[in-house]
Amino acid sequence: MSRFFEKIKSIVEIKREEFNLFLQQYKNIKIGEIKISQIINGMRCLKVLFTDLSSVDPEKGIIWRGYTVDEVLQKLPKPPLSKMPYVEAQFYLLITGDIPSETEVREIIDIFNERRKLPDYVYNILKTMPKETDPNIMLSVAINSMQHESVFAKAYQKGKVTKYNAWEYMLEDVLNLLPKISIISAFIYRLKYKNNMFIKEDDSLDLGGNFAYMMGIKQPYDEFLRLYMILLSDHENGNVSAHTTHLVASALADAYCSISAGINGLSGPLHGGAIRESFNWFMNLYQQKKNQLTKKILEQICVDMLNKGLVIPGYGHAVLRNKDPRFLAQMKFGEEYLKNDELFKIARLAFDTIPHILKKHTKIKNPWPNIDNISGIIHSHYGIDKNFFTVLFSNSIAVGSLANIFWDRALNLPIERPKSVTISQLFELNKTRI
Ligand code: AMX
Repeated sequence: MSRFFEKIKSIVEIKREEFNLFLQQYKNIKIGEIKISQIINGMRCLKVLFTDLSSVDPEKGIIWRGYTVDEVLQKLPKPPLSKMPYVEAQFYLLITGDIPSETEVREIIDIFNERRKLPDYVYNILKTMPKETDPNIMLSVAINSMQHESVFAKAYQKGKVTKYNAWEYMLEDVLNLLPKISIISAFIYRLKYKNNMFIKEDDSLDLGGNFAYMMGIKQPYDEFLRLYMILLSDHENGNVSAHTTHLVASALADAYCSISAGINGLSGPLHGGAIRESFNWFMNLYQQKKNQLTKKILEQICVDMLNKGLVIPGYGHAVLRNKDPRFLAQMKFGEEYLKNDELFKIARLAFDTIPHILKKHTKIKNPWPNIDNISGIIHSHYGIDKNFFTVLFSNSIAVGSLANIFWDRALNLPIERPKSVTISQLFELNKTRI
């Protein structure tokens, strides 16, 4: 039994006991009221989901297992000569709750390297898909195609899965699947954009380093991939893709079905597509104005957009009420490596200009740029096609979503089934209150 497995086993035993005691004691405590507007408006801010891996503080931003973005970037172990931590270390933090030592990260890297080889049929399936297929859909199909290899699903069919051991089978699937996602993604990238000139993995590299290497993109893109995959790994498990993964897994589906459903959840322009929207906006500004764009011109463009009732992409946040530290971390990377990039210069000008325009002309609650504001500019600087951005988002979110569904099984969370209400039922409920 590996040290990692032993550690997880002891954490699961302790957490399970704590969780059950907590439930016995507090299960009837009310934590809020539900307004009709919240039901209709996408359950915004309704506290109806459970995760122990992260929480969003409106002022501090995302907190992973008690650590802020800055703390995580500072404390997690890093590859030699790297300024960004190992993605494997963030996975370790999310799944165990502890900052790993060098040795503990090394163990995860070794586990991932042993398990990342793809079955040949995955390559064949990807090669036979229509040229026009969206790369994120290709990723989802490739993951689904491996579902029959799920250790959890096989054990379930044989009647071996119980509420005591379900987490062990889920952990096997999570550790088998997570390292394969970047390999599939790099293959899709080379297949679609680089004439199918596939690059073989480098066993000496960590997940982020190997991903950039297999895409054929030089340093420091590996540094950005590590940063990006950590920053987007988990956001209290409530966004469309993370929640979808959890929802599907709640019916005791395996990790393959659950994560590919979550990846499909990134398809919409309001979620996975938001990076592209923001990138397109900056690109249009650049194409129209080239380097003639000044603060004054940008202000006028924004006021005109707002007067037409349009939103400025990449600004605002549903929960945060301060600058998003995930945006600031990317901005810092940009300041170091993209200083002369024309789009980055526009993004920087926009950062100095747009928040006060939004404050003046709208009722926006958070006028600062969000995580999606400059990610696309940075990926594109290293040659990534904008249609591939969502695949990179999927890789990131898989880190947290897979850690979350592991814990769903460890804590025996039940199938999710909220109750729906009709307008007449709401009307009746309301009448009895008056
Ligand atoms: N540009 C112009 N107006 C904006 C705005 C923006 N970027 N963001 C919010 N507003 C307006 C809203 O339209 C709303 O106007 P109304 O009162 O006339 O209807 C008002 O400000 C209040 O909105 P809010 O409560 O601050 O925001 P929200 O919680 O309703 O929505 C969000 C949050 C992110 C959807 C919104 O800010 C937005 O559409 N931003 C632009 C698109 C974008 O960047 N999406 C990516 C989000 C990624 C992420 O969250 N990770």
